[in-house]
Amino acid sequence: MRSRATYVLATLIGSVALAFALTADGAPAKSKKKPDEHGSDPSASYTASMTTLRQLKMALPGRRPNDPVMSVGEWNEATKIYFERCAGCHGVLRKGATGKALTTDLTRKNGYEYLKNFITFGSPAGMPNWGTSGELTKKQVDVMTRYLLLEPPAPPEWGMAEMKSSWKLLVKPEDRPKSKANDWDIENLMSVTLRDAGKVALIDGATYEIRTVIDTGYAVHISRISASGRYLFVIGRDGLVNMIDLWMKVPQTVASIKIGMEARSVETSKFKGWEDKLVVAGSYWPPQYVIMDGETLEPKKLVSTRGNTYDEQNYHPEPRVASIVASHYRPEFIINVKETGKILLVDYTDLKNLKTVEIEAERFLHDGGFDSTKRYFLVAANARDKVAVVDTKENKLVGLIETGGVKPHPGRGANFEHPVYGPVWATSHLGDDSVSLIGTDPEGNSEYAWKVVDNFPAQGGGSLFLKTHPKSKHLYVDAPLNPDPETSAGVAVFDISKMTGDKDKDPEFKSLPIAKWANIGKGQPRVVQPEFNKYGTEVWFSVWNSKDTESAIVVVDDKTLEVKKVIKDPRLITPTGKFNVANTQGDVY
Ligand code: DHE
Repeated sequence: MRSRATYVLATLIGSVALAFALTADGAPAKSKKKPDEHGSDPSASYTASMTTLRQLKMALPGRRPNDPVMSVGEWNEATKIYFERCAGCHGVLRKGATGKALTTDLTRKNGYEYLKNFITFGSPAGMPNWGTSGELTKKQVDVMTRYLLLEPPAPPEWGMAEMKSSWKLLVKPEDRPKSKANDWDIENLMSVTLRDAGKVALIDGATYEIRTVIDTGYAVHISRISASGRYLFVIGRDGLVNMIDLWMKVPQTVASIKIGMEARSVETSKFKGWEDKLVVAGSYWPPQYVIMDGETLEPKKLVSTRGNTYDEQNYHPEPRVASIVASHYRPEFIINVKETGKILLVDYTDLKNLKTVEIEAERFLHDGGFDSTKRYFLVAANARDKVAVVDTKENKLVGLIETGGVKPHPGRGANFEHPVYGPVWATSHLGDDSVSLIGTDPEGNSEYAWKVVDNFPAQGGGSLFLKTHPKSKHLYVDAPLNPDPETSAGVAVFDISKMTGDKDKDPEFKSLPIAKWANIGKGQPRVVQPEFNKYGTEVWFSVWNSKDTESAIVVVDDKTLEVKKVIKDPRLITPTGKFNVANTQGDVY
């Protein structure tokens, strides 16, 4: 396996999370010497920001002896900064996640000066240099330091009562069309996240026309399609789920519900006989998932994910729900719980007597997808540089693989037939420039199954997504978090048929200057998430600029690798994820 350079960068992109290297036994720094300054790698810019929680007003705790003095204004500013930038690593309750715990027994032991230095200068363990980078002012560093010496506030729960009161059945099932009432090719429709607008755009795959734009939750995250292809589900970071009926003359939201205060994932039942019957959504806060009626979104079963970590078996108060997929082999949802490292296979046939298989996998599970047969589910534990593999037919873990790269981030991954290794699933990485290929065929190619068969460089670190299609011979790899503007504005394309497996010769790639093709005058747009049309003939890229600057979608011809269309429209505000109806419905990637 060829070795790869890990990215260590002083540059921060976008919002980053605090990652204190605080230990229970770490003594306060006594020396007058200025602490070393540390930057961060691209993955630091990809840590969860509790954008909804930051809007809450939390009560300032009653003052205890030796508490630092803090005004209500300072407390409000500190909670906002903490939820926005720190909670992703250190947990909402400061009990620790990928970052260390910041509970007062630890922070008080270390003291004001020690904490202030960490916030200002960062640490080699991943804490960015918030003070010296200018991200936080001196005053803000002081406020955050005092905040960490006070007891953390707990945001409110969001239980069944709150869910039910937020539930809106806007168009009852009996009032919806009995057959498709529009002439759209809905299978080739693209649901495009307009992140900062809190909307999705439905764009026709043939004409590139924006058919409609629909209001959704705040900073909407992903779209999923029901098994029949009729219903589109969208979830916002604020936990709002919209159910959109694609059969209506002009598709619109027919039901909505707020399932939590911070959320990222939604999915619908796909097993034979259960098509369109149920919907599930998971949240970061409160840590829980809820199973809902597939026609109305009425909440049926709410399950907390609080519990013990798979390894040390210690209680964790806030294990977030990351990716969720629907099994094709059993009537089950596959729910990935980050902090406890468990993959839950939840049988949805009897919600009163819920059966769950709990698989011990790895901590910090994030995103993943099926292999080409849809029997195996591969999910990245990105902070552990691993991919876990579950056999959804036998309901057991069949692999836990070190990818050979730093922080795998596959999206749903990419499946293709490698000329030497047979069927493989690919992931790129946030923390370095590598792409890893994992063999997925235990029957035909057992010597390669659940092993990294190749690992080679693409154009740079900071990759989030890669994609191919069964009809394509190309593998596209993005790098939107790369600090080099030229790299983050393009994509790498590999010709799969030319992959030789030769360990001394990396597969060559071509760089496509996607943002340049979009011809956007202002800003520094990043190119993110390749997504194929239904036919596998075109691949779409988001050219993601800031909210008040022009963005675009660039459509590339998969055969010629030339630009076919640049979609620009004032409504295309911060386009990020794109979800083709047929590919998402059938888990084709
Ligand atoms: Fe995502 C998928 C969480 C930031 C675009 N993102 C996911 C999934 C999770 C997740 C758990 C898997 C959902 C599933 O499969 O059920 N994302 C998070 C975060 O916690 C994180 C790091 C920070 C945050 O505060 O949200 C984060 N994500 C981003 C972005 O900054 C991106 C690039 C732009 C955006 O819209 O916010 C982004 N995430 C996406 C996309 C997918 C996704 C496009 C689906 C990819 C796919 O092809 O399936």
